[in-house]
Amino acid sequence: MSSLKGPTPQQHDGSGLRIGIVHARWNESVIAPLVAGAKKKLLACGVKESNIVVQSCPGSFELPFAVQRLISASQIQSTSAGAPSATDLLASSTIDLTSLSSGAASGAFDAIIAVGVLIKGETMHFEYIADAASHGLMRVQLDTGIPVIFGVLTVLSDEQAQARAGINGKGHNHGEDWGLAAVEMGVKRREWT
Ligand code: DLZ
Repeated sequence: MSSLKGPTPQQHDGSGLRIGIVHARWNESVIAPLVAGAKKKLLACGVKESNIVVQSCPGSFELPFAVQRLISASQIQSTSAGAPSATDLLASSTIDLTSLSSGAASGAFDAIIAVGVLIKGETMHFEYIADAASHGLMRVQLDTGIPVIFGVLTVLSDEQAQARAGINGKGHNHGEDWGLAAVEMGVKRREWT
């Protein structure tokens, strides 16, 4: 029986894709299984390990900028002779953002997954960060033409966050859905170009 939640499944071959994952480091105990779930599904769809680039930023508020720069960096590297590969990026702990400029031609990443966990507190921080992150990530994907998967949980409690990361066998790991969405959108972006 199919679930009422989530998209009707489709199968897509990710073997020719390059996918980035950018995650915030707030609430890392929830972030880690979400990133692992996304990676697991990327690999299951055939994306090569060397074509999966993982980078981090401090919090969810920084995700739009970090994703935008990762896309720009990959575009420059794909058009510059002798520039670092995805594997080089993976090996390095940080990207030298200051050495990069935007506006290069073709894109090297087929999709980026932005992962963050926002847990509502007693102040208005949650609302402002969730609003900025969601609007910023939508803007980045429309401005760059590279699909950005919205992997930002906006939850009211630690328990809700853990259930959406499949922690302790409860709930469902939404990171897996984000991995599948990245492959589908990466494939369709090429088809629709
Ligand atoms: C400040 C803040 C707060 C209160 N809560 C979260 C959160 O639940 N999840 C998250 O990813 N980031 C949080 N942050 C940090 C902001 O996203 C951002 O990193 C800082 O305000 C610095 O710009």
